Amino acid sequence: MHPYPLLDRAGLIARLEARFPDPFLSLRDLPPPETFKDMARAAERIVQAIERGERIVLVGDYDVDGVIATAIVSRFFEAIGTPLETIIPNRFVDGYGLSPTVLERIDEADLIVTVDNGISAHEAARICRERGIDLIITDHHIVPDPLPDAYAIVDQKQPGCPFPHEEVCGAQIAWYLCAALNRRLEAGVDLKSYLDMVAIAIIADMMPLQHINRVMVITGLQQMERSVWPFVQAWQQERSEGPVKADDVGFTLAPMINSAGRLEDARIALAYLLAPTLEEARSGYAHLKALNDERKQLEQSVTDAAAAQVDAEAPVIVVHGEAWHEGVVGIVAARLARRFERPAIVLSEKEGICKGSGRSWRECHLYDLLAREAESLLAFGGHKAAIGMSIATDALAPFITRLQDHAATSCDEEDPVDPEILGELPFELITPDLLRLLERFEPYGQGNPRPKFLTRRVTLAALQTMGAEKNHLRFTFESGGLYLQGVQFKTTATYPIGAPCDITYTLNENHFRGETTIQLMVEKIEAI
Ligand SMILES: [Mn+2]
Repeated sequence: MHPYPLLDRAGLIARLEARFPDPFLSLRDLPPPETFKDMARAAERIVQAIERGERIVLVGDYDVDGVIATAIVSRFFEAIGTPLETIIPNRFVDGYGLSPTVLERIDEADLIVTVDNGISAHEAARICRERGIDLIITDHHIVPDPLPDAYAIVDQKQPGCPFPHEEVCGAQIAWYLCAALNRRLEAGVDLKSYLDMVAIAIIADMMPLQHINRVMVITGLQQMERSVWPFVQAWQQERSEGPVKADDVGFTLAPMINSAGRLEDARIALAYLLAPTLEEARSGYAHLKALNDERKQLEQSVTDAAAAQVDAEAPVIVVHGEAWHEGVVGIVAARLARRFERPAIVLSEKEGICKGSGRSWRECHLYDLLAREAESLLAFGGHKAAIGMSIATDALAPFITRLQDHAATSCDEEDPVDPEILGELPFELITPDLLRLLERFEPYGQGNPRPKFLTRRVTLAALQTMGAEKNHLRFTFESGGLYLQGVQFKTTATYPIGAPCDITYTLNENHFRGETTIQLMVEKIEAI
């Protein structure tokens, strides 16, 4: 294994501090709303519409960011007592974003406002113009050239926008829009209490937990402990003990909110977010939980079928199956990439066309890799870490062959450095004090990964299986006479007791029945 630095306390702090070139921000450092290009123009037009009683329609998106953005603006309009019609496109019926299909559903409107989508809605913008509807686009995605012809466009990525942070999500821009309206209307709405919603979207949309994102997430997570929203209260009742961490949102709440749009309709998630009472929020929660369980089952069956096809020698995994559920192929690709430690593309085949998603691994640039084969694809888009594509089934086999050739030369990494491993950690440093130290650099997630550690030559002293399906493992490790507990979830691996091994892991506090213990969340055990 690649050599990693041996850590002491000071070295560990230095390595964590190096992740943050700029000082930590506070809420007071948030740039004002008007820092966004066109924000003033957008807000003025919306205020005019509110004052004149015009008909305003909000168009959101079906992923977590888009549904949360819709909920934020809905809550604000509710607070100022102004009616607002909301539309979230259905993935299966409408496809993504503001489209001519979605516009057909809007009988009458004076003003349409998008959140978390719209920056590529040229055709819809043209139709709005024709129908005499003013269109305000708020989005955070990469802007096309030319831009759609809209009344106002707020997108931090557009040329000439002075907003200093490029990586913000749609819900943050929606929140900023509300802040601009709040000021103009002198409405006095407490927008800080909306930050728990914003935090969910920042985490779910994989925004780096740096600059304003960091302080908005910290504040939002704290806000969740005394949230004014019934949906958060309902979730809190179901959650285990301890403060809310970014991971809790990322691994439990966000997938639930997402499952509605993936399997049925995101309006189910919106209804949960906007539930007026705790009782309704609890029933919305139960509905989403059932959908998410169904999603997990689908995901598991597609993962099993996909994993059975994997060629362990190939530098890129490309698998396809008939009518695999489109709502889960992206998650399955991510799981395969992690399991086999290489990029993975998972395609669902229907009527002669394979359509699906890919997730990259480490430094391999998946988008560039596919771009070299762009002419054999029907559609393709994305970025370094994730792509979406479709291809005629007839063209698939030669495409895979060529892709493997490209990958073999450009993605091959012997003994790769894992950038998330901070270094080698001796067991004697794993104390409550170390856990407190790690807390100072929370929240961990995108752009600030939970620190991973490596300890060499530990002995696996004991091992037992847990869970109804016996697919979780509990370990006791020994090193230098010190014993520590570890766990590994969802695994079929077997390990020899008593053998020396190198382990990589993150650290976690386990809260159970009022007791707190340190446990190693084991990622890898390598026999020496
Ligand atoms: Mn988004």
